[in-house]
Amino acid sequence: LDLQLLKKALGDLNEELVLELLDVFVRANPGEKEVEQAVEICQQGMSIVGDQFEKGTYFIGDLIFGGELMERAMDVLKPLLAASTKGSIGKIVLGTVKGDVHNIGKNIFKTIAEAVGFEVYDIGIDQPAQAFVEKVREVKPGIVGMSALLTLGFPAMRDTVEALKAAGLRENIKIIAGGNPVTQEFCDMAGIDACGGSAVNGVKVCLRWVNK
Ligand code: B12
Repeated sequence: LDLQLLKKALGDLNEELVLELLDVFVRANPGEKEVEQAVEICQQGMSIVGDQFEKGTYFIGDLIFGGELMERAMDVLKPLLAASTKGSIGKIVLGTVKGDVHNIGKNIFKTIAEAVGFEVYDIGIDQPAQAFVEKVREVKPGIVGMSALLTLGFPAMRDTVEALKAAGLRENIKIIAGGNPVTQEFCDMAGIDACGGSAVNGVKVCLRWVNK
């Protein structure tokens, strides 16, 4: 499969071509590494969509369509990733922090995490610290994932960590933060265990945490 073509097709929001290319890809019985590569290429395609939106060539409707197209692509790739895993390998409570409504990146992280076998409890967007605390109390996950695309999300992420500490829940969990503006420096300062980077990288970190 010509991965660059797949990336371009996603960036162009060419649904027909994306699905056709994925169909060809799946029929060729790809190995796990190749599937991972395809997932990464799809993400890069989504970045093109984001860039076009910034430039003003794409509109909100295009972004939403892009998100849906990405989900359909993941529906095709997910079973191939999941082939080697059985059952749940761990729980993740995931949400976008207070004040921030971006969810496309969070949803991609969720899709890939589920594909490799995590049980993901997605509490949604614009979630206050207390909502994370309550969900963690309820499902007792090993991992908490926070997403923020706004730099304004930083104080909210810090608050969430502090609230988990105050509730006595911090010791039992690993915390990972993601979203473009999140840096290692910020994570160190806020007491966040890992700076996620891309969704694929974030999932790799989570897999290390559960020794897979
Ligand atoms: C789409 C979009 C929107 C959409 C969101 C729709 C939705 N359902 O999510 C809408 C139109 C609603 C929106 C609104 C706003 N937006 Co906006 N938006 C974007 C845009 C164009 C794309 C973001 C995106 O989805 N990218 C694609 C995904 C796949 O990438 P990603 O989110 O980075 O996620 C990847 C990784 O970061 C990672 N990841 C993400 N989360 C997590 C979590 C974990 C745990 C892990 C491990 C990994 C991970 O995985 C993903 C895949 O690898 C960006 C600009 C850009 N080019 O990025 C601006 C951008 C993020 N928005 C911005 C702004 C300012 C706003 C508004 C304030 C605009 C306004 N004035 O109203 C509002 C804020 C609303 C709010 N309160 O949150 C700024 C943020 C600046 C900043 N640093 O603070 C940006 C950077 C644009 C800019 N250059 O000014 N936006």
